[in-house]
Amino acid sequence: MRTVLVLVVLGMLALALVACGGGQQPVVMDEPVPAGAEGAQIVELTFTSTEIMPDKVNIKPGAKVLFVIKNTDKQDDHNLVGQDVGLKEIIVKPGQTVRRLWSAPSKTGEFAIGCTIHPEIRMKVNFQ
Ligand SMILES: [Cu+2]
Repeated sequence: MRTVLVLVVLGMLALALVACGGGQQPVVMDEPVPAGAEGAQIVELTFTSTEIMPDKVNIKPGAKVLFVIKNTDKQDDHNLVGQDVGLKEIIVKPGQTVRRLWSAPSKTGEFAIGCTIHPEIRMKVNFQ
């Protein structure tokens, strides 16, 4: 009886390991510039443990944007999300630099974007 229980538990552990490891992409710590970045407006941002710098950027409406986002925080992941401007989550691991393309919306005005893991870390994008 005890042996059967041990086997069942081992089997479940093996399944859990396969499930967790299966879909994971390896983290590239210094991402290369993605294809199609020619002519993009480059927006460089840095996460620390307490803020994102700079706290405001100007972006041309409808621009092709290349985000270069560095996370200098040694402990936490940070992400950049902008629901109001159609910016889907970009996760940046501790010590990582990501390079991602984004198509800015064709509207003007100032909008807040930021980290949803640390809601106090916010910045503004000004489309003008
Ligand atoms: Cu964060």
